[in-house]
Amino acid sequence: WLVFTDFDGTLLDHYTYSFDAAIDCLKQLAEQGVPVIPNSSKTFAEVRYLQEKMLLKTPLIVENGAAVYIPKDFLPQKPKGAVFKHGYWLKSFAQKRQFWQGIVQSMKTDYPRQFETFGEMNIGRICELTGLNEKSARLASQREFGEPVLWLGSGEQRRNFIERIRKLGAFPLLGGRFLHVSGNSNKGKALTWLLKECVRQYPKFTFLSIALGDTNNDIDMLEVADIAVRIASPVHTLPELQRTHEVYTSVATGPQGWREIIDQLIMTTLHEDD
Ligand code: 2M8
Ligand code: MG
Ligand code: MG
Repeated sequence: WLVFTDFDGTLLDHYTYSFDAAIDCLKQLAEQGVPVIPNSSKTFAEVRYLQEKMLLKTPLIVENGAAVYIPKDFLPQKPKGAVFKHGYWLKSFAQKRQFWQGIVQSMKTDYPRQFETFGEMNIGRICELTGLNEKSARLASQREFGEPVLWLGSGEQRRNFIERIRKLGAFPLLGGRFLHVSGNSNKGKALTWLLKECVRQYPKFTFLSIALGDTNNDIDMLEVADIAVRIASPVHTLPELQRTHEVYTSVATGPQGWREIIDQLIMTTLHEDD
């Protein structure tokens, strides 16, 4: 098994960012040797910090699939197209943040006062908008591959903005709170790349992937994993999927829902194997 999971609203509570309800489940997965791989809109700095708290030493997919970081001892060889950074193999699928910031700034004159960029926000403002504490907001500000934008204008204007910025080569993705402007990368492509690399490097193993997510930017990974899990949200509707087989939906929201489904899917089969 490989478990790919979104963080906000999925493994972390939408409001409090707590993962307490899933701690026991995470421990059991670690004991069984099942890697839990974060696949989040968050930055490398944020995910690393959370992973340490969760005692996870697994690969991590950051900024909506813009990059995959793999601990050096996770794979026997250098992954294709990767470079070595911060003690990890890094494979990136998008241009650097500065590039996207330039594109976003070029839209300012046509959409005056209609959006605020992450780069323009100070730490206090990020805390206010996200409910993150100061430490976490600092980690969230350390973006490498894209620029989140807070939309202030109307829905109609936002649709128009998205259409225009796409023509400039961006692929905006809507998160829980922000519109993330980055390249032609997504959580599904990153998952597929990492899975392929695992299969290539461990040809004797079979890998079964599970993806868990609560919102639209999770759809790409939910469509490509062997098993898709939709975690119920206290704030938005479930992501609509094309696939109909191997789709599970939690009753509980956030980390309670995470535990509910992992218990159902993995824990029972692991015990059957005993
Ligand atoms: C942002 O990401 C969420 C993901 O859905 C959003 O767009 O609302 C990012 O800034 C991320 O780095 C941060 O941790 C999160 C906090 O809610 O907001
Ligand atoms: Mg989420
Ligand atoms: Mg997310």
